[in-house]
Amino acid sequence: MTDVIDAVALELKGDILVARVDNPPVNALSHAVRAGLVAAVDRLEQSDDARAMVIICAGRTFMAGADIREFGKPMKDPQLGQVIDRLDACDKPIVAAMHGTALGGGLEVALACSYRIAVADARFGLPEVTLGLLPGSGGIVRTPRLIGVEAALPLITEGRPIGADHARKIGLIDEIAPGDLRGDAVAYADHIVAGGAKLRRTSDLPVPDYDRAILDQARKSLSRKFKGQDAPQQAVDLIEMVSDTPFRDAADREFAACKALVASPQSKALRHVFAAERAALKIDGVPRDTQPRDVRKVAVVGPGTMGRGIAICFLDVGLPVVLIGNSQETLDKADTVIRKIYGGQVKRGRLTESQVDDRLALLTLTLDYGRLDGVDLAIEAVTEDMDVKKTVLSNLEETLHDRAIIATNTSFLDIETLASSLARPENFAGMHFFNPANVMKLLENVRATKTAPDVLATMTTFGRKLGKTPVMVGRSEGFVANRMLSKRSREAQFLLEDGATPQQVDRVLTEFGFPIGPFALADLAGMDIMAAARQARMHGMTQRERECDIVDQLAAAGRLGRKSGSGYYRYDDEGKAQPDPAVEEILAAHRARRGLPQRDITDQEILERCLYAMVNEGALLLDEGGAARPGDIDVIWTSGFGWPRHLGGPMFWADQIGLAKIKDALDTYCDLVGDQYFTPANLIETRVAEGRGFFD
Ligand code: 3H9
Repeated sequence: MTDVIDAVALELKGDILVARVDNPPVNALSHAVRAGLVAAVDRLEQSDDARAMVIICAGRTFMAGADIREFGKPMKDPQLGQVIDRLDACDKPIVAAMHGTALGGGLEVALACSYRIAVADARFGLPEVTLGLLPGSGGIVRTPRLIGVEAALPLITEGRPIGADHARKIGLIDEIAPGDLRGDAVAYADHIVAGGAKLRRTSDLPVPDYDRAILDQARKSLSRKFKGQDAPQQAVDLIEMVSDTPFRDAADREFAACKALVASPQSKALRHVFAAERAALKIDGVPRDTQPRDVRKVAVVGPGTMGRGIAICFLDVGLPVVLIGNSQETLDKADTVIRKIYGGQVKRGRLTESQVDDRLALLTLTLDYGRLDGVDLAIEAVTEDMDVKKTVLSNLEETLHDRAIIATNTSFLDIETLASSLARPENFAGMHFFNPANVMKLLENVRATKTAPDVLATMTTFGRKLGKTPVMVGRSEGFVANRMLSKRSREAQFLLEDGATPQQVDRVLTEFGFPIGPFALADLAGMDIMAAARQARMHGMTQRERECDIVDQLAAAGRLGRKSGSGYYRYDDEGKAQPDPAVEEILAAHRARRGLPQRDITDQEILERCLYAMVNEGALLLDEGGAARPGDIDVIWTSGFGWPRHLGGPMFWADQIGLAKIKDALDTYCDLVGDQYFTPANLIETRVAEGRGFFD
């Protein structure tokens, strides 16, 4: 008979009590699960019939951690630490039976059990640091005891999960279930009971000796990987503390550190990004049960840089790809470049030759639209020219089946004008990949007014299948990422005119947390590319922007960036960027020609002008419907353009600063730089008047 206590069902199988946690979708350790687990231990201890217990989960996964939605609210007893203490102290053996992902608090529950068994494709991890937290319910005190400090370090400090084989090898789990998990776990518990019901408490184990130098090595590498983040460094400190501190004291200190982090701005920001990434998958006007269309074969038109990268994305997930070009020469080049990219992956050990062969076998290069038989999704990635794109789109529509999705990879052409050229606009949308398309995580899907809901659903699920972070955006010039970036770039250029140096601007933005500053990035992209992009945008520029032609001057002087050895910087023999007096001279001459006085620019002004201009543009996009939610903008910037996750994205960050303060600064820069650049968006004006932020 099954007895259900809170979210845990109890059933006696012979003399083994099976406690089955059922808290969809991921069996997070919400209050009902915690209470149910404590009741299960009570029952086990009180029952004469039950000699051991198996903890198993319903649905798609073992417990995936503490319930993130409860953080920041008063925690109801029993708290997770209390549950774990009860499991640890139990006088009968408990077996954790795991499938899916045993993460965070879920893995901590398993570590407090006496034995651990899992299916072969289960994964295990302590991802708390990715939320700005620590495994605060025994993860830090138990993991090193069980598997040693060297193996525990990356698990705790980097948060990446590991597979079952590896977990078994390092001793994190005891057994891999050969068949049905529940049956195997009960049999395993029977076997333990038959062998004398030995109790094994991880808390009783000593921390094995290790070379303390690995802690400093970890600190160094974490400061690069998790630049500016507190939790990973604290995790190393706590691991060191655990080695020298009795178990109970160490567990208390671990919990106190985690509790303090729950309230920290970094953790709030990281939890915000976690939630925003999931919210971004829910599309306004598309019911959650909308069935996406099948995509079994794809086509890409345009074998240039973008088209090649997009084709690789599809090949990487095993989809047949037809890549259409308009000359044999461009197709041959695409073939060579794709092979070269894959060759590089083989060299780096990411792929084997035979995996590459499998992928290339899926690729058809052709000049002929007649080869599109069976294609369910086609993306055009041809020149940014309205007429050229319209011709390609109508060729596709004439050739493809009636329900095939047609997408454009345009960066700035009007999505509605493109849609209006089609007979079946419901099948049409934008899929805006970023260069290099096979590397960049961000995918801006663009909805047009007539795009069918199931097409929108397909683009989202398909984006996830490609391993991307898809965000649905609306009609707007330049969409979200590039449009906001262009405001930061504009201010960076204007700041040079006003007296800042490239190295000062880059330093301020990298100290803020961006991986690279705008000028070092421009040198990487190439000044010729930057100058061409500037020419393409010229029609929409203000007079000052047109006259601020520093990029053109550098390109004309042959300063093409890294590839020519100089750009905004000079590159030394080791490829290190050095400030260049020649650039100072070019800037001084430019200012003199334009009659612009040079003044000292503070770091604060650089940060505010670059970043508040972006925040304001984000608010304008929300006003116009170019973005649906402020959280979507944060996902775009944290997944695509290097905004530090622990600062939550531009809109979350703006709320932390306070919109009133930002509005005041925007007003100041209206006077200093110009109304046309800094007039606050309506949304900022209204939110400030109401005393609210973007997220209130
Ligand atoms: C912790 O454990 C702290 C303790 O050590 C110490 C405490 C003192 N809570 O990602 P998905 C929701 S910290 C609540 O789309 P997938 C998620 O929001 C925690 N909700 O699915 C979404 O909701 P909705 C450490 C959660 O299959 C739905 O579940 N654990 C939680 O792609 C589906 O999520 C972690 O950091 C949660 N913990 O991936 C693990 N997790 O449907 C975080 C998910 O309303 N979770 N939800 O949008 C994950 O990494 C992934 O969700 C997982 C599934 C891999 C489990």
